[in-house]
Amino acid sequence: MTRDELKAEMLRHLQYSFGKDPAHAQVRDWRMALSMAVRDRIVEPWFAATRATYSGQHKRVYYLSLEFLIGRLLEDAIVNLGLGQAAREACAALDLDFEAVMTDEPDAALGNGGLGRLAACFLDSLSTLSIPAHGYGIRYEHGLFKQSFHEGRQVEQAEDWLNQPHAWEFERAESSYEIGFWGEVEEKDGRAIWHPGDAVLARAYDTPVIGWQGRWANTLRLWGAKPTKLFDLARFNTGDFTAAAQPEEAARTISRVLYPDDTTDAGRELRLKQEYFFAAASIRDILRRYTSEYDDIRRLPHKVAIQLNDTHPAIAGPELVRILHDEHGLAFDEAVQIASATLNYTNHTLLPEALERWSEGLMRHLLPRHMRLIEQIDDWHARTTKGRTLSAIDQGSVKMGELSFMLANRVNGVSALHTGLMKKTVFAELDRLHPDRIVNQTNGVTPRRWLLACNPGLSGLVTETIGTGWEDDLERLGQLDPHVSDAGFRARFAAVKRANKAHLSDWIGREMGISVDPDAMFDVQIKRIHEYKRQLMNVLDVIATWHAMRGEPGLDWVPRVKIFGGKAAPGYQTAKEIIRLINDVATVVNSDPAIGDRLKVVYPPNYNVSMAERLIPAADLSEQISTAGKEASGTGNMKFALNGAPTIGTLDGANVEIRERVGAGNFFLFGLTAEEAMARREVPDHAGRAIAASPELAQAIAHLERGTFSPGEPDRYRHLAQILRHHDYFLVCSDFAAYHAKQRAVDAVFRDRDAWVAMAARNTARSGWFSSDRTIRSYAAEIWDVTPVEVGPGACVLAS
Ligand code: 7GP
Repeated sequence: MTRDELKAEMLRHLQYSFGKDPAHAQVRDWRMALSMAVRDRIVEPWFAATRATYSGQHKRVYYLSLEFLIGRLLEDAIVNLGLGQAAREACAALDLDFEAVMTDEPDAALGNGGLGRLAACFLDSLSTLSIPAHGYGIRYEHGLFKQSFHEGRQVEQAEDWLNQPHAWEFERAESSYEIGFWGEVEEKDGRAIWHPGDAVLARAYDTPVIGWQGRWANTLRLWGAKPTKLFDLARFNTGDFTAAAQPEEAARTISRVLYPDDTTDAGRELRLKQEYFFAAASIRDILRRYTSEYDDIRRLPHKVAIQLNDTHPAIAGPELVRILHDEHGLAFDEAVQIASATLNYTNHTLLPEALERWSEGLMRHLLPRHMRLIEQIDDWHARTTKGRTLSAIDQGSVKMGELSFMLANRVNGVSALHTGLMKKTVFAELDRLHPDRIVNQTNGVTPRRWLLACNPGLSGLVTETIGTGWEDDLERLGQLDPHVSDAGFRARFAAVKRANKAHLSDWIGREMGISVDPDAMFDVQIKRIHEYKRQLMNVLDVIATWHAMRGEPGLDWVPRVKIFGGKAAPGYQTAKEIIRLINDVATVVNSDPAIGDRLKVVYPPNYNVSMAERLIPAADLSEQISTAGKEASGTGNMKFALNGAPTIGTLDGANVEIRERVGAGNFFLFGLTAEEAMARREVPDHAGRAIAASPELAQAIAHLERGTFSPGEPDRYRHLAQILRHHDYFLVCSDFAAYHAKQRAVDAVFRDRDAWVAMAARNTARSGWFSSDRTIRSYAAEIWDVTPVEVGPGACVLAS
């Protein structure tokens, strides 16, 4: 598509799709017009992919996830379709600021963190690999909350991305399912019939997901909740207008908002309703599509593979059994066998507080038939495995992890370390009963978004050096390795990073009014705020460094900019205290004349996918400092390495594999191992001992207790100090000295610019394995048993 064609299409959409005259069009109108013009190019490959799947009777993958953290879609589509240059030129020809048009798009923030972003990377790779797939989720009206800071404290505001036309979705009013809740179960002629007490409609909204070079497109189908009865006319006629609107209100609540907590089990009725709502609609849609093509329901596992993204969709298991047994009339055991040959489950965390459990009482009340089936599944499992001591029902609650495991063909962890720990801890007993069921699938990230689109400077250099082709074959980055010993290449690599940093400095200056030196080290920690991720350890290092700088202002310090980004779950008080502390420390440090430009703390509010795309290409150092054994994988760690930022990190999650690949000499390792961490917790007063052994740590904690960063309120950080001294489960104190010392080693290498650039470039050259294409190929081979499809002329018309 040429510049002029694209421009003409934009003008046509502006006029005919949005009824706007160019003279009066706003940025948003232009962005919508460009989105429509680009979207039109997706529809054909989308149809072709659907036709090819039907005509070849290919097996399909269904990825069920309560979260899809996709961010912006316009740039992604432009990049995948190779329309970058045309789009830029068309905008220029229309006198539009391309960057302003692109950044006008709101992020689709339908997720909290890693698990949701992984789902988005997987959609991109599934399309790139032309694997027939659907993502299924909820069309939340309000995605993850907007974060702002008031006097350093996190304030949450409702996010409102759908309060404007959404360019990418197609509403499918005809694809709706009635989803029941409550009610009772009738036994009739040996069959169970569930009579729900209430119901809502699940309506489909489809977003096409285009793969690399537009060769294939899959569908992300999100469910919106609608009332079965729009309006209570009888009540309206009697004048009770509020009550008349009540059915609509009650139904819409289900898809109204994303639960903003990724680490504690929400445990609320509405959440369970959300889970059942989307799982049941998805299962029905999957079976409708299957039965429209095939007669024998027993062959379902040959044509369908379902992946449960954590346990949030786990109720899909009992729902599938219910339909096979109660509606299709299969014997119970056979129904369970078919379901468990179709379903697979990914675990994303071992944190006990995040492992979902639902009270038996609530489950029985809300989903009476399902609770009965869960008991039967549990009995079936005990019967068939002789694992009689093991149950998915425990002390009045249903353990969704165990239930998902029992009903799965494969269960996977998300990094080698995490999978090993799953086998040793939470699922030890189940692993013994099913030794082949647990497999590892180390996470990956899409190189289209996380290198090609977000870092044009570096991707340009890569292409000039090794040619194209790396975008969907990322291991080719290995060809950069020999170039790292070439001083000319290193200089260009350094120039790209410098330009990215200058760009970010401008943004920080504009957005936050903080001036930062692009030649300082940009040290970045961006992720959800959580004790196990240890932002607190990072800020203690800032305090210790600041203290040392004040003590010896004459020393030749390596200037650093400490950049933080991330949200805390609204109910997670300790995480919110950490946020406030970072902001308070920033206030003191950034305005300290004794420090000047040598240390700055920058914490831009409302970290999201788009902000990550801005920060990662400009990072020098990647902070991956979780307590070993707690971060299942991490995916940010991969994005940084890919963009040439070496890691300072623990042996946790995928850090272990990153270090193996980039080489120990290009990774700043510190801290206890997972095993040592477990042992350390048993040592009496481990924190006290660590504090006594580290004057820097003792001093930093003393600053918290003295109110150095909370003038007028010395007690503000007493609680954090108490945690550090007496309840340091995450071993901040035990790891602090090693971390602080390793940071000085980082300084030393950074001082030797050439050595640093070589290290950074080796990180890029050796990160090819962390492409989500590799991950998806591995799921396809080891879990789903599917192969990519070649797109050819198909006979079928589009059938959703
Ligand atoms: C995250 C893990 O914390 C992170 O280590 C991993 O990289 C990511 O999943 C993708 O596998 N977990 C979540 O986001 C989460 O919500 C609770 O876990 C179920």
